[in-house]
Amino acid sequence: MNQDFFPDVEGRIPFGGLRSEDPLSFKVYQPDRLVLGKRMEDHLRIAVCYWHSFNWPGSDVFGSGTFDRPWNDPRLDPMIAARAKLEAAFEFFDKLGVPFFCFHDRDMAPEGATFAESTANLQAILDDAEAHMARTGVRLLWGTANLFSHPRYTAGAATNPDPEIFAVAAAQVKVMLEATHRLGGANYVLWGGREGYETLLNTDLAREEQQLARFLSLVAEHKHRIGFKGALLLEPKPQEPTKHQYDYDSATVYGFLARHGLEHEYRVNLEANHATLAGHSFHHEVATAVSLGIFGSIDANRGDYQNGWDTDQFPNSVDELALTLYEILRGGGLTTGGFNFDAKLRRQSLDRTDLFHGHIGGIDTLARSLLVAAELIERGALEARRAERYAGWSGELGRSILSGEVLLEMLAGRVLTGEIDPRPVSGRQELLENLVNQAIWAVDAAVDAAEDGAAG
Ligand code: XUL
Ligand code: CO
Repeated sequence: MNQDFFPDVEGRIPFGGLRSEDPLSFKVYQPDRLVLGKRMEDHLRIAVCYWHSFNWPGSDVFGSGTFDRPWNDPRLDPMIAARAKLEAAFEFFDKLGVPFFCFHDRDMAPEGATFAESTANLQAILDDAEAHMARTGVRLLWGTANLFSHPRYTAGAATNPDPEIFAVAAAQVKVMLEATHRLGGANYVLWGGREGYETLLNTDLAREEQQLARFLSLVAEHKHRIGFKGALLLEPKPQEPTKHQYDYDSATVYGFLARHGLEHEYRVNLEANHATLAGHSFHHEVATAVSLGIFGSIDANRGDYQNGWDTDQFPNSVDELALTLYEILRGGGLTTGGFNFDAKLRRQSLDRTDLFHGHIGGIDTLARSLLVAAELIERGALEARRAERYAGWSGELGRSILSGEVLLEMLAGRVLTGEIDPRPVSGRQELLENLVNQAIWAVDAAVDAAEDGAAG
């Protein structure tokens, strides 16, 4: 095809600053800007996803595709269409100026009549993908296998009642893990799309858990066998498409991993909208994963608080994301992970250029949230309050309890004599919330002042 798929954008999206009236410019995101001594681009490690942005035609359960996506024209030969889509995707990544992308095997190459044909299709397209990566410098944040679209997976992949379907899923993951390795991917993701149940009336929970554990052990074993150094990541989600999914949330995933001795093999890829579906804040999910030592990467998006399904909208709340970024920075920052925009346009956002508007807004929101999180870290007021709150645990009593030196009887004795006679102290939630807002407003003021300086 070899055409310019995004003619409204000439070259790289520039930084325009807050006063810029050009919607096709970044208002906050500056890849080289140093935040806590590290480049913004290296803090955020932003990725664009293939599936929502280049595969999805804008269909929903009531209607067909609405988007202008010439590379998805059903009249095209599937392999010609796949190559056109690859060109469109890399043109977009390059113009947006992000360092990473993510994809499923079936996003990039069409499903063939047999497994062998699907694999050959993928290998052929990967040759072109490698060339586009070399040309643009865009890298792979993670690869994953689609184990949920094909009808064979309707009752799950690893947790399917049929071991032959387990075997096909295993073969598919082997191929895609190796493809991810070949492209130098930083991580490999497993989202348990249909690993769950529709009804308990036909489900053997204990057996399905064993199957899933076996599957994940096989994948970890193969990762080491081929020398893939990236991280293996599970992506929690409580439901949708199935009524209940086993990887419900961070804490559930950790419990499962620990039960099967896999807690050092897997980390989590956390998605904002999945946290909402699980009845958690995204802040909770990230803080939980960091505290359990399994935090890996982020799927950036947002849900809709009214309708309760996975709307995957682009993130736009600094208030919410700043707290998430704060937990990530407190935990030492991203290592192999990144912020992947697992986000999709609304169905009425018909134009190809709308893909830029969605990503520019999401990236600026992340950048602004990073500045707030860094401000909170630099001020240190939240950390100081937290440390003060637990100070007693560094004293004689706290240490003797945690070290196991004291028994219930000894504690009871000291309480009985009145030697231990505690007074409750305030949790100061409102004060802490004010400290967060103060940092948000300080960043607003600093950006304003910098823009005034630049203007005058
Ligand atoms: C589905 C979802 C997936 C995974 C990759 O809700 O988030 O796109 O991120 O399979
Ligand atoms: Co996701």
